[in-house]
Amino acid sequence: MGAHVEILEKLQGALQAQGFEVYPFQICWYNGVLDPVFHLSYPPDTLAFVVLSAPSMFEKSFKPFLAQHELQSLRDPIDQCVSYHMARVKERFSAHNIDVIYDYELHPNRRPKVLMQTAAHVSGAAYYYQRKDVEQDPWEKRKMYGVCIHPRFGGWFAIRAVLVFTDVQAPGLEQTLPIDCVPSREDRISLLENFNFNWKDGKYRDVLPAKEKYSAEQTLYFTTPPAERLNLLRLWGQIQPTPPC
Ligand code: B12
Repeated sequence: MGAHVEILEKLQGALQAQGFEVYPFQICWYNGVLDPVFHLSYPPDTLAFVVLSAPSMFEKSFKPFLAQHELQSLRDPIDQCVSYHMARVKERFSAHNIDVIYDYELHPNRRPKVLMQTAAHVSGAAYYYQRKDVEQDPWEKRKMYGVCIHPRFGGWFAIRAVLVFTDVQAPGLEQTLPIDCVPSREDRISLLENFNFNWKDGKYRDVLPAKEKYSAEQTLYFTTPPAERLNLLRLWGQIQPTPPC
């Protein structure tokens, strides 16, 4: 049994009940599909995990986090909650060295440090539908961004972080391909069009009947512009009002 099996179980034990999912991959699977500028510089069979937030993360992690912690006013509240849980993971795995890379982290030249959708695809977490997955696409010169679809959550999830266990090689880890849950050309076209042209209405998320989705409350939270989210949480009584200056 490779070290990755034990690590995966322990990670799931730490994060599943909080509404997160984790999927393992080898760095070379990720680097193997990307342009060299995006490569992660670790040995090829280094063990890494992609961390997704399921719809239940809002109830299971975010609300308890708000109740128990003082928010920093200048950082996104969800990001604070996710990094709190990743810090706890690092504590639980203190015998290992883990590099945590978040979805929002950029290099000084503004290039994202990790392409989360590629990581989700190569780990088998969620199929990454890209323009090139549509034969004879109808979009001519338009730029079309790709989107990951999860077999149980459809588009109702986010890809939060990649954890690299820099001291663990996992040559025995077998690659699981993601489930192709949008197999037809027509459905892929409407998925990509919804994601690119109408993402605000969230319709792309319902490309398949999801087993779990965001609650009305969670949807409202995520459709509220980031600058107004703290006010929304105050209104809901989830956090204390700002004391007068
Ligand atoms: C920058 C960014 C944006 C930019 C540009 C989008 C883009 N894709 O370039 C803007 C601001 C427009 C944007 C918008 C949105 N975004 Co955005 N965005 C990102 C971010 C931070 C980086 C994406 C990026 O720059 N990619 C760089 C390009 C070059 O990558 P790429 O096109 O995938 O190209 C690579 C692949 O093609 C790969 N490749 C080549 N061949 C193959 C073969 C295979 C099999 C594979 C797997 C890969 C592969 O190689 C290429 C690079 O060499 C990611 C988070 C992250 N760190 O990944 C979120 C992310 C992509 N966004 C996300 C979302 C949800 C949105 C929005 C709906 C807004 C929102 N947050 O709610 C909108 C929707 C798009 C729209 N209509 O505007 C989600 C997508 C989730 C999902 N289910 O896929 C992400 C992953 C954030 C998250 N935390 O979950 N976004």
